[in-house]
Amino acid sequence: MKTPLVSGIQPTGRLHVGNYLGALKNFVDLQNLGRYDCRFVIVDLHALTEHITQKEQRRNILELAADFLAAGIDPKKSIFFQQSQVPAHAELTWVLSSLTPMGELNRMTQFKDKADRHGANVGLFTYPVLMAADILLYDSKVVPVGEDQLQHLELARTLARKFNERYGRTFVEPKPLLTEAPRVMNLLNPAKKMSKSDPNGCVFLDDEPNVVANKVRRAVTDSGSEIIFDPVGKPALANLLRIYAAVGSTTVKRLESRYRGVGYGTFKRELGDVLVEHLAPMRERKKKFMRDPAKLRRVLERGSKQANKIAGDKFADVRKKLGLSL
Ligand code: AQP
Repeated sequence: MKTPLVSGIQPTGRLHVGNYLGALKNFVDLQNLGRYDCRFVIVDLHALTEHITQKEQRRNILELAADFLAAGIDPKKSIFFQQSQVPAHAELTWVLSSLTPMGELNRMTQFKDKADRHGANVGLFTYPVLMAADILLYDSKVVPVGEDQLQHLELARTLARKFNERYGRTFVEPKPLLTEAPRVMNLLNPAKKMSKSDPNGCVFLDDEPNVVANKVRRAVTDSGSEIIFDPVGKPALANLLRIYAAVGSTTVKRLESRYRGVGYGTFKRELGDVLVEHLAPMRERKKKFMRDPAKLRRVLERGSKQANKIAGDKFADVRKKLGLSL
């Protein structure tokens, strides 16, 4: 039997190399391993915590659907769907929120960080509970995410345990699955994670080749000129090496020996070339998908139907356990 796996991405703007190397690329690799029952979700309810217009929201959902398909998510192998079309996500959130102590949410670093930027709304505060519902509805044993989501995932584990203790075994406690690049850092500031709220420090998946090359050329590097992997002493270079290894299908060790005695300039130029080469086919495929939005809608509709079946059955069980089914 295959292992159930779920993960999602918010439709809140263009995807960057951090989202790709921490999450999306891994989704595709895991899907293609054939060992997992994969469910990938566009978490559009999460996106409501940022105040996006109707037009932007619709556009962002379609763009993200195109990104998933362009990266290699195959709706024949994975259930690929839209969160808002599966009501059990919102319903289970309410149930789980009654089990969530305020203190658990108060300490979430992403809330503190995003509240500073977007203003604190209640949705942003309870965001991790909705994320727990996204995961627990599908009996997911593993959740591929970037490192920034570990705290949220821990809450999902806690809530599964609490519910099971109180109402009988219902949910699986999910485990995270990290990539070799679980926290891609901002190209202009290696102390901050790459994040779309600081676009200058991001390489976006649909950046034109010259833009990608320029961004890599302008990336900050550390003092000294040796190409060695030293996350403490040379954090900016360590970040570039991790990105290079991931997109170049190689290892940091091999890169160190290949660039021994070579300067930062050559290293960055070649990293730029490798990134451009890796991203270009995806960018072209995305353009093609975006020319056929009806197809994107059909794919999501079909996936949402499949997800509704699984999540609906799970929530029916939850209702029964809670004494809500008479
Ligand atoms: N820098 C990163 N390195 C590795 N993984 C990352 N992820 C995000 N940033 C990095 C992972 O991408 C997946 C989708 O994340 P999300 O939907 O939560 O996107 P986000 O947090 O809105 O993305 P940003 O760019 O980080 O947004 P802002 O600017 O709003 O903070 C997740 O698995 C996440 O771990």
